[in-house]
Order: sequence, then structure tokens, then C-alpha cells
Amino acid sequence: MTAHYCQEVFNVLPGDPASYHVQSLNNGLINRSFRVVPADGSPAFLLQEINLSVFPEPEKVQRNYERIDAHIRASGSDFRIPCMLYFPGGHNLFTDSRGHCWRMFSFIENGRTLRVPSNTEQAAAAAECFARFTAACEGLRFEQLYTVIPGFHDLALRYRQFTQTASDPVPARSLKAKEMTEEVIRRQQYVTLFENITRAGRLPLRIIHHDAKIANVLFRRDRDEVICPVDFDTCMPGYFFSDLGDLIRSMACSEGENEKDPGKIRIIPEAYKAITEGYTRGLGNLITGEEKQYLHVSGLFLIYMQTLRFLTDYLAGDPYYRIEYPEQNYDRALNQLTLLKSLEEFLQDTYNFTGRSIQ
Ligand code: GN1
Ligand code: MG
Repeated sequence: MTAHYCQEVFNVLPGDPASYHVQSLNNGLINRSFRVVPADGSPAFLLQEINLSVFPEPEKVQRNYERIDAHIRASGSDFRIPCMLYFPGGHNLFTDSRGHCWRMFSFIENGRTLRVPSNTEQAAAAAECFARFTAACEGLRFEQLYTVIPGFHDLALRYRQFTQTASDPVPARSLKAKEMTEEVIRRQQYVTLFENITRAGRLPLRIIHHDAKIANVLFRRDRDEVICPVDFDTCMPGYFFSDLGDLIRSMACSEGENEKDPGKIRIIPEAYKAITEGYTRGLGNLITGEEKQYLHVSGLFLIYMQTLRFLTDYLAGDPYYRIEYPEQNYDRALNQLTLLKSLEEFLQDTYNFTGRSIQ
């Protein structure tokens, strides 16, 4: 899937449509991304096809990006996010004749992404960077952003979606997932805890990235420094634990989320500590006493939620996440459940913390 797939985009861009060199970047589970190099020597750019079944209103996603970018630039912060590029006529989206929807960003050349961090400094730097992003968004009024996916990180909603799907699964899949389904149901206490914490209004709403995994961090190629986060499609008001939890999920784990062998998966204690410290540092004096008190629920909530989401998708016949082989969502769910168990043990042993010990 390369130049031919994107051809209509090049027809509307200046120059010879056949002169664009296209490289597929298979890094997301939702959108498709390409690095495009124009033959005339102008800078490469990132071309993305937005997944319309996940983002049925891409104009809102684009508008959010523009508002966030404008706010950060005006705030005086030195924080930067990639530059959105425009199609002729000043449009930030292009829809081709098949109904595929495209957008462009400047391509950051000296960057790299990691599957797992290779040291705790990387993990701390990435965590601090997402918290600094939220801090840089301070003052942006929530009404200025569209809620692109309602209930996106609502654990209670994700649990309901799971139970509904589990009661009417794709035949033959529920048997294989029986044990995992039971393990997930046994942890329903996390849903209750989530409801107690969020309904009590004890935590401040902030602008949260909502996909703060390591794959969405650009590191410098030549040193362990973060350039910026990427993939802002799900930026919406939310709670700190969403980003801190995804950071723990993806960076305090010995393996990536596509690892098939659960025997290799475990929490890395030093990384966990580096991430929580880095995130706290990045929020600076914005962090509240309640956020500090609930710090350790972050990883539990998000890893549990991701287990539910992969398992739900598996039971439903894979309508949501892009897969490379038939049982991949099962393997991903098992990967996350294994990580969750390892985190539960670690939190209990290190901080005497269980989800049950707080109200
Ligand atoms: C999806 O955008 P992408 O592919 O990085 C998903 C996240 C999940 C993640 C799991 C819009 O992220 O919520 O945590 O996969 N994004 C959406 O890796 O559902
Ligand atoms: Mg994403």
C-alpha cells in the first residue's frame, strides 16, 4: 500500500503527481500514516488517512488540533507540537473519490520512536513531556475543544461494552477467552473505584492527550531527548490518570503490547518510579493533593481498560483495532492482563497499595 493508495492526494498537490515518493509507516492501530518525499527537494511531510469509523467527524479532530496549537503558541511556553499543513485553498482535510479522508503534518526528520524504553531516563523524559503538554494547555477553556469520542476513557462505559459483547460474542471466540473473561470480571472493583473517584469530583479536569503511549513520543535520533508527543486526535478534557496510566502501561513494561509470550511480560519497577516522578515533575505546581493521593490508580485503571478494550474487540470479531493475524486481539488482551497482574503485585509489595485500600 503505497503511492497508488494515496494517488488522489498528489493530484491536488502542486507538481507532478507521479513525483512523490511514499513510504508506509505502519505504526498505529487506527489511522494509516505515510512519509512522503516530494521529488522537487521540498521537505518531506507526514500524510495520514483518518479512520472514519473511529473518527466520524474528522473536521472536529482537526479543529481541536488548531486550537491546541494556537493556545500553546500564544501561552509563551516553549512547548511545540508538529505543524499542521494545508491543502491548496487552505483546507486542512482532503476527501478522495473513495471517501478516504487525508491530512498532512510537517515531518520531523531527526526523530525515532521506541517499542519499549531502553533506560529509565527515556521513560522519565517521555512522562515529563506529556505532563508538560497538559501544563501548556492550562487556561484553554474546555468548551473550545470538541469531545471527539464521548466516554473514551470512561472505565464504566468500557466495562459495559465488554459485558454486552461477552453476552453475545462471535461464536467460537468466547470459549478460548473464557478464563480471561473471568479474570476480568473478578477485577470489577476497579470500575467501582473509578466511579467513586470521578463522581466525587475530587480530581480536576485537564486537557489530556488520551493516547500517551511510548509509540506516540518522538525521541531525538542521536540522544535520549524527547522532541514532542504526536497523535493528538483524542485530546479532550479528562483526568491525569489517563496519560500517566498509558505511560506506565507502555513504558514500565518489559515488552510492547504486541508481544505474544505472556511469560516475558512484567512491570519494571525502576521505570515505574521514573515515570511517576517524571509526570509529577512535568505538572509542576499544578498537581493537586488528590492527584498525588491517587497516583497509583493510574496504571491499574488504564491497563485494565486496555485489557477490556482488546478483549471486547476480540469477542466482537475485531471490528476496531487493526490486526495482522486472526488471534492478535486475544494475544494483546492477554498481554495487558499479564501486565496488570504484575503491576498489582508490584504495587502491593512496594507501596502496600491495592485498589481496595482507598475509597
Ligand atoms: C489506539 O491511535 P493509536 O493506534 O496509537 C487507541 C488507543 C489505544 C491504543 C492501544 C482512538 O491508539 O486508545 O490505547 O490504540 N486509539 C483510539 O495501543 O482508540
Ligand atoms: Mg491514537
